[in-house]
Amino acid sequence: MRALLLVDVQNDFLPGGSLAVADGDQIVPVINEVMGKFDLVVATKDWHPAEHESFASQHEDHEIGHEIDLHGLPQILWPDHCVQQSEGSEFPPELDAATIDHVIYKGDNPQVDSYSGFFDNDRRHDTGLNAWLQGKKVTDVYIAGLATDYCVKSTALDAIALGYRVYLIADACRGVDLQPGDVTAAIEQMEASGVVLVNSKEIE
Ligand code: VGL
Ligand code: ZN
Repeated sequence: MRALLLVDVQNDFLPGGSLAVADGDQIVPVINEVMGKFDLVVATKDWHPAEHESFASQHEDHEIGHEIDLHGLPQILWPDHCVQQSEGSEFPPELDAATIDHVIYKGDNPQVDSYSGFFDNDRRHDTGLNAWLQGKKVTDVYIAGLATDYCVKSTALDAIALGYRVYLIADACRGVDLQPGDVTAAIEQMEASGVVLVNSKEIE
């Protein structure tokens, strides 16, 4: 079985959102176009409590983009984003969300971030995504979404480690590029790990 895995296609990551990814909105029509070609569509949602410790607002010297040690893990501080139940956490209205079969929520533990759709960054909490895919006999995972250099990358690398054939739909992803070159490096790391880059137009 072949699944489309949408990573964090949420208002806060689109232009106008609190953690806007440049041109993030441009992936939505591309996703709408390919959704119908998959046996299953599963989406992750970044789903933070308002006091999530990845938010710069929760720290004294709250500088967005700085890296701190958060309970033993490196953590980049972000603007408040994807707060549970907020409009920013919702799928953009342009996304054909009715086609989504299942939604996985991640990042709800205030003390640890969760870039990957499979596990929290400390690897202790499993989101249930792997079990869901296994239950549906999924072997091939096509990934699209935001952001290429954070949640898309972590999700893709975990999917490889878990034994899936993993494809990155390159024109259906956009990245943050906090440091210029981050997106390119992320794509190279994914390819070196066995992720196959495809263009949405090639998907049959
Ligand atoms: C993401 C930063 C913080 C992402 C989520 O979806 O890539 N990035 N939270
Ligand atoms: Zn987040």
